[in-house]
Amino acid sequence: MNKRTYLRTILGGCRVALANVLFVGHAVAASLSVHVADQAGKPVEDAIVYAVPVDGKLPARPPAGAVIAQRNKMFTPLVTVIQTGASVNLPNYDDIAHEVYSLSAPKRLELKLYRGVPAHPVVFDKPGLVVLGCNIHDMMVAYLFIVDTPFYAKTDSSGNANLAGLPGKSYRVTVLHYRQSDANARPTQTLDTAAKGPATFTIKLDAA
Ligand SMILES: [Cu+2]
Repeated sequence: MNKRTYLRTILGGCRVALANVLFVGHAVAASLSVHVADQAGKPVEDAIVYAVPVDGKLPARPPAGAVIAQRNKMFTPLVTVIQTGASVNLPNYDDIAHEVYSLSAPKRLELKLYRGVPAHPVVFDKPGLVVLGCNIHDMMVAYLFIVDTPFYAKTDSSGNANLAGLPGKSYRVTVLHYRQSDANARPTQTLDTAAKGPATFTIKLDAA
């Protein structure tokens, strides 16, 4: 075998190995579908769905950041979910100043009156629910759920959420909502990514 043939053989081998990795990686990533309904059977929008692998193995990658903007004296989006340790930008796109605060246990904060984009995002390093408000405009509110997993989603107006790109097979899936009657309720099911159709969760909500 001359040098060129040898190199070609090695490169060919690498290509096959890479294709295997890509194929296997693709084949393993799976998804879970969840439907959330309230006590009357109505679909629940803006519920948080998060999945923790039963084997406890979480990917070793930095958590994805998020943005909660202030527009027309409202936080948008109303509900956000992040992984513990993620940072959140809180830009104010209004012409008037806002003073964002939280009195919630996982993160107390007060961003003194500001406009535009704060120089630093806020890091949320404890799990739980943080309620954001504005000291100037009482009706402004946003709900930030911080969970110990990168696998999370939010239900749409039909009450459906899909958790995609799951590397494992078996997950403990939990549903939360900011209007839950029992703030400590943690409806959880163990779900397998091979399951057919969505798993249904029922949660009890307070009146809007
Ligand atoms: Cu404000």
